Amino acid sequence: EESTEFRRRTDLLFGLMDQYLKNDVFSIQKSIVDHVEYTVARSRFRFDDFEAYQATAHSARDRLLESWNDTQQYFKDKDPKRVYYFSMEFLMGRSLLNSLSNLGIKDQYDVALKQLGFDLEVLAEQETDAALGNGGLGRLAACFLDSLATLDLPAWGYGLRYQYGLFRQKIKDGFQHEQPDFWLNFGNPWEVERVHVSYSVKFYGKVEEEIQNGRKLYKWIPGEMVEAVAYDNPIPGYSTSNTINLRLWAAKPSGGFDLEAFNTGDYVNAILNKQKAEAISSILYPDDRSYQGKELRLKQQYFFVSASLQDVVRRYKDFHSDFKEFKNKVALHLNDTHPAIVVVELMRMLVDEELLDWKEAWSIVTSVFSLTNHTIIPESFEKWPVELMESLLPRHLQIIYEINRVFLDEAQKKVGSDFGRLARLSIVEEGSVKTIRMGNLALVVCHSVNAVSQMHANYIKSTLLKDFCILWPHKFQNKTNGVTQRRWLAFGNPALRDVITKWIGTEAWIKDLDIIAGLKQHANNPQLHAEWNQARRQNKFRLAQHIYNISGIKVSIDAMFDAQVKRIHEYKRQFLNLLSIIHRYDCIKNMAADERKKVVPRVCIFAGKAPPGYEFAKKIIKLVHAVGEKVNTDSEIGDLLKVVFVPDYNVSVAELIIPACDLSQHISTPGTEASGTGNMKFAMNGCLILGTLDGATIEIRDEIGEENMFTFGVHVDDVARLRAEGRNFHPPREFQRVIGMIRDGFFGCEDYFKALCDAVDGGDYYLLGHDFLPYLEAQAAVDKAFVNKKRWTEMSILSTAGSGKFSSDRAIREYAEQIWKVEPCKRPV
Ligand code: B1H
Ligand code: IMP
Repeated sequence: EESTEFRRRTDLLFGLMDQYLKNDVFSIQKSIVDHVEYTVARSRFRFDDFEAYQATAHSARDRLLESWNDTQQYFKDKDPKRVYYFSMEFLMGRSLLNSLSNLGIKDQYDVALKQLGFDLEVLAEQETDAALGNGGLGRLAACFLDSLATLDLPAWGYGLRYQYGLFRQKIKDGFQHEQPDFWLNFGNPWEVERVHVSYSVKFYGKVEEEIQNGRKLYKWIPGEMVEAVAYDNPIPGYSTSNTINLRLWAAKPSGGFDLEAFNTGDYVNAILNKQKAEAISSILYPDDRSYQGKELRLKQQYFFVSASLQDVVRRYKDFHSDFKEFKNKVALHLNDTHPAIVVVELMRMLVDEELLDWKEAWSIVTSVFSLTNHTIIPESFEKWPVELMESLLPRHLQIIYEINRVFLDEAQKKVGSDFGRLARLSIVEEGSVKTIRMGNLALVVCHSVNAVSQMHANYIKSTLLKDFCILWPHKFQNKTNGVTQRRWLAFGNPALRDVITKWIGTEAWIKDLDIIAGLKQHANNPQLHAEWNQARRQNKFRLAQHIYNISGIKVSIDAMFDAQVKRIHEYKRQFLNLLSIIHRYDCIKNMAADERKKVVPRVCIFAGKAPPGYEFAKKIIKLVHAVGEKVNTDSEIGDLLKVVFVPDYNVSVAELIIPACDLSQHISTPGTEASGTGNMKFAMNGCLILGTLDGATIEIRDEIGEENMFTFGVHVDDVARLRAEGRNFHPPREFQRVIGMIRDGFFGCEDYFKALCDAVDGGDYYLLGHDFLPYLEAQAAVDKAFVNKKRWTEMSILSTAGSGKFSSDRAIREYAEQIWKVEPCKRPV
């Protein structure tokens, strides 16, 4: 009787479930309208753009979830080796167009909405960016997820669900003001809260020891517990039925624990205290670089890795009764050292909780972790005061000491009694404040450490990581970064996509960017030139409108659009760019009328956020505005020069700017930009690069050809020497003149700008003075090239054609094959 009932239910469920949502226009319309009525709770006869966006997003999410569920089920059935990508940042941007395009249903949605009286592109603008990252490092994680899904790899992302993403930048009188990013205020249709997937995370407390069967056991008695609740974000692949998962953790007060507090009678305060737990996942630290040593940051790091690891181990244990297969089933990747405490956490779980012996646990831990290093400046390596570690994670500190002891013993066998070197290798830094070096910890444990460009690899091997490199040369490799051509070219620049597809005769480049090289053979074709420029003009028009809307400045589409858009940092040298703009302005002012006719009109576009506490960067923003005010209102200048600051740079603004520019600048002092990924996005979109030989720009030059871009400046090998000689260097007359103009108050605020001038008049650490004349020469070459429309267009086409290597698909394939040893697991349709 039971089995009849079982069969009846199963039949019923099959009948109900075995129908996927349909993707014809009518079904889509029905699902949108249903969501208006039942999810958004508006009348289906009256809803505005935002509500239409919400309903559309929910109907897309329904389709994502089908694919997500089936993919996860398929992975479960196959139980392949999985890779877990741990990152403190995922800079995802908007999801609507990306999801519909990856699912291959954008055209139907277009039509469906049009008939309902809405424009999909307009609705897409209603979405708030998911800005859970600072810049390149976080956006790389997002591009990698897109490639992992598209390449059908059994992968998961793990991170934090910050309630406030990166601050919003408001500009008032030319000054940056930071405003909180309440991105969840209007709900987030792209996530699924998993109330049942939650883990307790422990903090503080003490460690107790006991002997059991002759073995010493360590028991961590926590002083505080916080719950981590999972929020899943489906990540669809392009042209595949796989949808993978990004699981982000939110902190919630824990339940049963700490009942004592309630019994003491202070009911209200006990609850308020618990509520504080939520602070752990509330804010993304906005400082991309300088290490701050804030306790909350370490708490965030441990919180997310502890929850993630519990989740990984739970999933593994669903199928395995011991840890013998763990190495073969799990690869754990660390996006920089921010999650590095996880290596200690796994050691602790295996030894203290699973009762493996130290050696066995160590063999597992050293087989599963790999790392990407994004850093080039020693100051940004994270270190935690021992005292803080001891209070927050007492058991972890003990384990770190033990790891370090064994490691140094072994290292000593190789380096002998070179104590200077041993001190540099040590995970523990002895100093006025004793600290734990997270970089060293990760280097000791990870089986592989990857740089983000060839130059970065060479550079760190001979500097920062030299001692480790001598010890374990096999660990160090390079995996040059990449970006997803789907978001950054195919979906973000549809006009150019159509031209590319037409000329290479296939859309396959969207999944295999190498074949974009097929454009090369047409690079001289006048018909292609006409179509290419027409597409690019459309994009320029869109950007010009945006500039007008935000600033009231009218820019000419015939002018060269020249952009430097990225976080504001001394090393990225936005100041160098500004100095050359002042020089250009000064030159134009001193020209005779007939000479002015030969000037190539330019729109100089800046965008980027300054870290809130970084005075130098904030002054740069003000100076851009001050120069802009002078130049843009000068009637003698007209269209010859415009200086524009586009506020609140984020992924969506980047999507608007990148396809629309003729020139983009990547002019960091060589040896400071580990890779750069903006450079790849611009090159892909046919924007020419004006750059220094730093980071991945070197490889871009190798691919695209030196003759198709503009490079200048000191060589990385000379930087240290030039810095040392700095005091005796006399910057050129032209340089002194523009600095003099700022100092003399030509742009106002001379007291405020003094620090900028002092920085380059004194030590000039970033070598602006040295590079100034070569930079001006490169700028002149740019102008000359721009006048030759035919040649410029050819260079633009060859930039796109040469960008095949810079797909994140290539980078992920390299990681999958060489580092993680994971294989595609493609769900059949
Ligand atoms: C990069 C960071 C970074 N390198 C600390 N390091 C952070 C460091 O919040 N923090 O504490 C945040 C970010 N980000 C960038 O990574 C490099 O500067 C770029 O050159 C590189 O392209 C990018 C991706 O590899
Ligand atoms: P890059 O520094 O030019 O290599 O920038 C890397 C990428 O990070 C950009 O293309 C953007 O996608 C993103 N990005 C850089 N700066 C910001 C920022 O201030 N806010 C949001 N995203 C940023």
